[in-house]
Amino acid sequence: MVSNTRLIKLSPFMDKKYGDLLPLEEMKEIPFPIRRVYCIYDVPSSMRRGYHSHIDLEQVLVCIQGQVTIMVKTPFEEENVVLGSRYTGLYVGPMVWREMYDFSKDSVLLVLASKPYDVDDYIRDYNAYKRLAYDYFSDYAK
Ligand code: T46
Repeated sequence: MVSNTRLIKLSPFMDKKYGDLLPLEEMKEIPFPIRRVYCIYDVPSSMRRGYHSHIDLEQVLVCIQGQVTIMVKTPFEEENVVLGSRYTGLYVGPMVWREMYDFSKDSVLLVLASKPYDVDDYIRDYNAYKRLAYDYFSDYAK
C-alpha cells in the first residue's frame, strides 16, 4: 500500500432475520479519536473529487453503499483502491494526495476524521504538495 495508507477490515454484525449493523468506534475500528464525520453522496459518475492532501489529518473512508475508487499517491507511490464493500475501510494519513472517482449511482462514502474542518490543513496546489511531500516521505522512509 502507499505509505500512510492501509486497509482496515471491518466486522459487521450480520443477521439474516433482523438485518446488519456495522459499528465504527474510535481507537477500535477507527485508529484515532473521531472529531468529525461527513458523507459524500449523489456524485455524478463522471465527477472526480479531492485533488488535495492534508497536512495533519487522519481519515478512514468507508463506502457504505455502492462503489467508489480512491486514488492515493505520494511523490513515490500511487495506488487506486476500489472501495466496494462496507467491510473494508481505507485509512489515509497525513500528506497523502487523494482523488475520488468512478462513483457508482447511489454510492455513499462515509468519512471519519481525526480533526474538525480546517481549510488551512488542505494542500490543493499539486506542485506545492510535491515539494512538501518529497521531504516528508524521504524522512518517512529512513
Ligand atoms: C477529503 C475527501 C475524502 C465543510 O464545510 N466541512 C467539511 O467537513 C468538509 C469535508 C467539507 N466542507 C465544505 C468545503 C467545501 O465547500 O464542503 C465543500 C466540499 O468540500 P471539498 O471540495 O473539500 O470535498 P472533496 O470531496 O474534494 O474532499 C473531501 C474532504 O474535504 C477531504 O478532506 O479527504 O473528501
